[in-house]
Order: sequence, then structure tokens, then C-alpha cells
Amino acid sequence: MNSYIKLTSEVEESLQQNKPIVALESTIISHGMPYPKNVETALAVEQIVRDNGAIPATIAIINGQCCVGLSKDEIEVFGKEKNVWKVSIRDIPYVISKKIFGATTVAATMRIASMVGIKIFVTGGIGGVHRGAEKSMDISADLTEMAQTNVAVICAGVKSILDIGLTLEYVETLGIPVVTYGQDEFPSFYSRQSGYTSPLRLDSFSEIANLLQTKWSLGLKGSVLIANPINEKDEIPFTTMEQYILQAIQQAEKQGIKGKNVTPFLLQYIAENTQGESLEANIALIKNNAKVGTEIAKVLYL
Ligand code: PSU
Ligand code: MN
Repeated sequence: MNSYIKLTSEVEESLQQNKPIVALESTIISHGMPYPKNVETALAVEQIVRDNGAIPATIAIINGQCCVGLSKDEIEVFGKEKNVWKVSIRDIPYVISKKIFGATTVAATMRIASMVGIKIFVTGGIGGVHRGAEKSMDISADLTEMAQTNVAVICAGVKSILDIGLTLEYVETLGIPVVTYGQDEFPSFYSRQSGYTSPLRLDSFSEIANLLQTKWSLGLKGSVLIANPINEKDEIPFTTMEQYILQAIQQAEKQGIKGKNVTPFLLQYIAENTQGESLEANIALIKNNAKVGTEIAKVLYL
């Protein structure tokens, strides 16, 4: 396995010294946001992790290796290059054996992080159960991955491009604890509201770290979904976003968008049709998640 994994010396040293590390995904750079904001955001998020006292490790597949920790230039490539493969779990062997550029989703990033022993992963939003999944069977591999890989996921909840209710049901089926930080309601990415009560609420980083430690000490495998609501000043009302999301889903259907292209299409459509307002919210919330994830990592590694 080792020849397929490449760590930066910084990540390797931090792992050896048991210092807190925060994993970050690369699909959000290549398929989640437009250039150059994607690159600026990825670099800013890494800096936030550093400034708050942990080591960032952005993960991607380059030249046949799972790279844990990317250089500035590598992040730039993932932000600019058009032919980057979106890599979920099923794509890992293909992209490695073909030696092509692969941007890792939540699922693939978690798996690679766990291979090297990183326990905390920060992103914006996870994949989930899509609206109409009862017909399309479109359920993200992010969820099945969370059922089996011991890496905690900090996100801003679930975008309503997904069916939030079905996603929460499915996550329960998979045995994944869902914790919202600091409020009763499960957030919906752009908004602090979703209409769904969070299965669990915790109000401090130490309680969250304690829950993680407890789960894994018991030998219960899998992730914990930690939802960190967007700050009030950055949020877009749920009903405002809902209009754009319905339009986006309608367009995707009309254009026959299927499979792995659905999520990137919806994200791009929404970014383009909200005059960038949604992009600013997206950037703000991921920065906020980076802070919270770093704080949890610091307690976990004490
Ligand atoms: N949701 C977002 N932003 C993203 C993604 C999802 O708000 O960038 C990306 C993540 O990489 C996630 C992936 O893991 O999309 C899920 O894709 P799919 O639905 O095809 O599993
Ligand atoms: Mn899908």
C-alpha cells in the first residue's frame, strides 16, 4: 500500500509526533467552486487551520499516488485544470492505475485520511440522499463511507439540493451519530435552519471530542457527522435558496444530467444563478468549519 501513498514531510512529522492534523478534500476545489475563488479559498482554509494550531492536509491523487498534503502549485492545478477526475471510492483504483489527476470527494478523502491515521476532516457540505432517490437510487457514497471509516466529518449540514429528511434517515440506518454544534436544529448549509431537529446537540469542542473518543474506544467503527451552522451574518434564508435549488434540479433533469455529474452541475448552476451570493456564503462557512474542526482536533489529540 505504501508506494501508493505520499505524505509531505510536514504531515509525516506531525503524524509521528501525534500533532493535530485536519484533512481537507480536493473535489470542492476542482468541482465545487469556480476559479480563482476555489484556489483562494483552499489556501485560506489551510491558513486558518495553521493559525488555529493544527496542520492542514489537503488530499488528492497525483501521478498514481494518494497525496496527503499538497503544495500551493498543486492546489492551483486542481483549481485550474479542466480534466481532473472526480474521485469517489469506486474511482480510486482507476485514477491511480491510469496516473491521472484525481480530486477526492468526502468519501475518498476520508478513506485516504484514515489510511494514514488522520481523524478529523473538514469540508463545506457532504453528499447525501438526492431528492427523488426513491426512483434514481442516487445516494452518495459519502454516506456509506461514513458508516465504516473512523474519521469525523465537520460540515455545515446538508444542502437542500439533497433530501435532508431522507439523508438524516439514511444516516441513522447506517449508525452514524449526527451532532449539531451549538443549536437544536440541523443546518442546511447556506442557512442555519432546515426544518429538521438535529438528532444530537453538543455545545463545546471537548464534548464533541469526547464523543469521538468514546465511539472509537468502544470499537464502534465509522464517522460522526458534526454539523456546524453557518454564521448568521453570512447566511442566505432557506426559502431564498430553495427557489434556486428547484430551478437547478429542473435544469439538471431537462439536460439529462446523471450519476456523478449531478452534484457538480447543481453546485455550478446555483453559484452562477445567485450572482455569487451563494459562493460567498459557501466560502464563509467552510472557513468557519475549518476553525471548529481545528479546535476539535486540538482537544482530540491532547
Ligand atoms: N456538496 C457541496 N459541495 C461539494 C460537494 C458536495 O456542497 O463540493 C462535493 C464533495 O466532494 C462531496 C461530493 O463529497 O460533492 C459528493 O458527490 P456525489 O453526490 O456525487 O457523491
Ligand atoms: Mn450520486
